[in-house]
Amino acid sequence: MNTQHKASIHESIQLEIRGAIAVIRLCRPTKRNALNDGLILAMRDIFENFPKKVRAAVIHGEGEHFCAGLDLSELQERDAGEGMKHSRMWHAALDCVQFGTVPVIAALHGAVVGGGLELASACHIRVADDSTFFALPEGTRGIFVGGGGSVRVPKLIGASRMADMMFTGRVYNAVDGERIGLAHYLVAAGTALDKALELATRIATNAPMTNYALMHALPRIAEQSMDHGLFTEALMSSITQSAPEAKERVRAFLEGKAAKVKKD
Ligand code: 1HE
Repeated sequence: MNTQHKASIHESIQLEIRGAIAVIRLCRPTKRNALNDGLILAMRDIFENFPKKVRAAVIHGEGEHFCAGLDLSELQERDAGEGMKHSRMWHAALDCVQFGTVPVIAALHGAVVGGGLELASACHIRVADDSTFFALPEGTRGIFVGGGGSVRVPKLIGASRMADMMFTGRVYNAVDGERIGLAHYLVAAGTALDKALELATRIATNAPMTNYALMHALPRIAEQSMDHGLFTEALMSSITQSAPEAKERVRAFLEGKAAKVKKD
């Protein structure tokens, strides 16, 4: 993969374009990549403005940890009104991650805690290495999640498990995190970024309309009644299959020119 473009958007977050893959790096290792307001706004800006050639994105963290969550030093002076606006700012930014233009893979290591887990939950695929641990220390800090965690984390592990994490301060290691659904892939320490890049490269070759349907239709269908969901599925299915690219791909298979499904 050639590095064709590298731009530093903010001192604590970096965007690098490697062919069709955008690589986003949290680079505030001395503060364990804690997310302050500037970083959240810069992240939103990055996810809203990928160059057109980008087909998938990977996000990872510099240093020993993926992300220590909210920068707690910015919490102290806020009143209720400011707290509400702050939470909504996180929601807007993480919506840009989840419902942006391309699938996002999180490469996780070390701490994935608080807002760091909220960020990871907004990504479409999570790859955890052996050093990863997951927690929601908001419970012990006397606060609540505010970056979409109460909506997204229960969709991964259920509200009951999330409540246990917050009631008790429970920390899940990488193996147990993968077992309960916090990560899709578990890899050796130090290899999460490589695995995430491999997956992103594969995802980037999908028909864009299929990736669009997975990002934008599937989570909405999952929220709908069965009747509405099946109707939305039929709409999305007809749109994807009518695209010239889908017809070409199906023809290639029928002519024996496309890869078969095979066991790993
Ligand atoms: C921070 C933060 C932070 C580290 N905000 N400064 N998140 C938390 O409650 C997690 C808090 N952090 C930790 O539990 C630990 O720092 C870690 C397990 C992530 C890493 O431990 P370690 O031993 O590698 O690092 P450290 O020595 O604890 O921290 C290094 C520095 O980073 C230190 O600053 P220094 O100036 O003394 O060097 C820490 O103060 C700083 N640091 N984490 C600010 N989070 C939208 S709502 C979301 C709500 C939440 O996310 S609440 C959960 C916040």
